[in-house]
Amino acid sequence: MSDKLQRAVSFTIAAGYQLDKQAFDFLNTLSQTEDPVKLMEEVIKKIKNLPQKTLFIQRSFLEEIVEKALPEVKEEKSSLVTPPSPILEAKKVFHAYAKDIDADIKVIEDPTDEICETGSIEEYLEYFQDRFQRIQRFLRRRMDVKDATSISEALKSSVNSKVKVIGMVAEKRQRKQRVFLTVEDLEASVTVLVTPSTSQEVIKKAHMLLLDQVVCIKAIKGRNDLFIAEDIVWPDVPKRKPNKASIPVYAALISDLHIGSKMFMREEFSRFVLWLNGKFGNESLKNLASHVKYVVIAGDLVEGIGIYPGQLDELAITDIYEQYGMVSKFIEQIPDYIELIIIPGNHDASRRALPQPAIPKDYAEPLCEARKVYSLGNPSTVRLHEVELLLYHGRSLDDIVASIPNVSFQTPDKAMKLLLQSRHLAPVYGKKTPIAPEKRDFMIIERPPDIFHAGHVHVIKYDTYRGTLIVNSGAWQKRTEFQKKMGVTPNPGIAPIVNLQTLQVTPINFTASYV
Ligand code: D5M
Ligand code: ZN
Ligand code: FE
Repeated sequence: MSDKLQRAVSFTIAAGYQLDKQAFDFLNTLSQTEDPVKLMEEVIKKIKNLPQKTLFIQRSFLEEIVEKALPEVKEEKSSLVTPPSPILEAKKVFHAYAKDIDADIKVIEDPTDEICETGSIEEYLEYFQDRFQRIQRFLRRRMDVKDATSISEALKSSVNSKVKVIGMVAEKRQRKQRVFLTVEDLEASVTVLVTPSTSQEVIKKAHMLLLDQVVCIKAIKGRNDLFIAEDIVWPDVPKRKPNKASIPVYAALISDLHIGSKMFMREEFSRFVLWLNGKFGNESLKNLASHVKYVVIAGDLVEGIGIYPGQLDELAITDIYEQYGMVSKFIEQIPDYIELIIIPGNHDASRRALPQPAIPKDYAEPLCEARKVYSLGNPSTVRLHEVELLLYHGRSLDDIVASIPNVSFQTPDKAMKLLLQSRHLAPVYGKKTPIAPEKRDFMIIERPPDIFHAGHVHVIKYDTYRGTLIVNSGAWQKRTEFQKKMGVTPNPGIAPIVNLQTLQVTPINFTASYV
């Protein structure tokens, strides 16, 4: 790209606009004979006076200006003409159903103002005690677990008698067909042996166990203080009917924009924003857009800086403030009647350890200036109409993929299901997911959600589990070199749209230039 062209494009972006592909190609050709910066200045001046907000600048618009301002390129024009891009055709007036209804939004849990960890040893103890005790309570509500005893109590019982304990999985070792577990409660620990001779089913369950999660072990007391496992019970979420909205309002659940990365899918994301404005897609998609009242972004709004080795080469914007500045250019294009909810991810400018407070005001300022934003911590719980959503970026999904067979980066829904079963968002301590020892464990899934929304793995997947709609919302970033190395194959550019009245999901693929 020539210097001048580069400057023209930067100027356009800084002004809050995007050139679509055809417009860019046109500008490129034109820049060989004309000053593209001057032209874009002219274009921006004109576009600002348009009654309708737009994000994308179309080729036809540039042509119009060229015709008036630079008549000498008129002859060339005919060879440059291509059919107008359908993207900005908004022939019918877009009437937004969602504009006429009131937002109904309540923040139920947000760790932001409650974070107070200092990192002392006592805090770690308190943290794990809180985790153990609160998850134990979920387990004890179960008929089949109610009568569990402490580990030291169970160790006193006679050989071959049945025992039932609740404990945290401290160790898990596999030897051939056997699994050895070390399970601890607040006073004692015990070795539990799982053998295929009991049942294949229990062996399978043992393979699904995550370190540091709290479960109930039903066993036979063996010799030498060993328990022979007969069954493993997870706290789990109860099977129930989810709450639904009484009116047809929709929420667009997205995550992982990674703005500032060279791999950020600018065009696709712009289409998403245009779609929200009723300016992209066929009639049925536009009808869907008209019902969208909420946009939720589950973290990784920006690419950040210094997140992984070699990241600098993949950055399009190397200043974190500018990255958030660019986010604000996009979100200010989201219609005002839509409520926007954001939480941070591991690439955002919040602290790294979970729970993460909301993105600090210093960085989030341009966002809040651009439009109204509910900026919450990670994780948070909100209620939209009658529907409760648990919002979590999803960092711990890496640890689950790494430790559980049959769960991969391609099946984040399965990993999310394991989190619901654990009643904990980040059970594994001390691996990839940094967890701050807060006195209260904010990562516990206290309330079974109607929707469990996470991102991070860049693969869109959804499923229903015991009444909870599980959604992993994919990404807006093309595959990075780092992901290639990690064996991650994302499917970005697809947004899951949820009807809050039915909890049905419609995925919309924005990688196609026309749908
Ligand atoms: O993570 C995007 C994807 O890359 C997600 O699938 C996890 C994977 N990922 C990210 N960091 C790591 C590390 N350190 N090891 C293995 N895999 C990783 P995102 O945080 O959104 O960039
Ligand atoms: Zn991400
Ligand atoms: Fe992430």
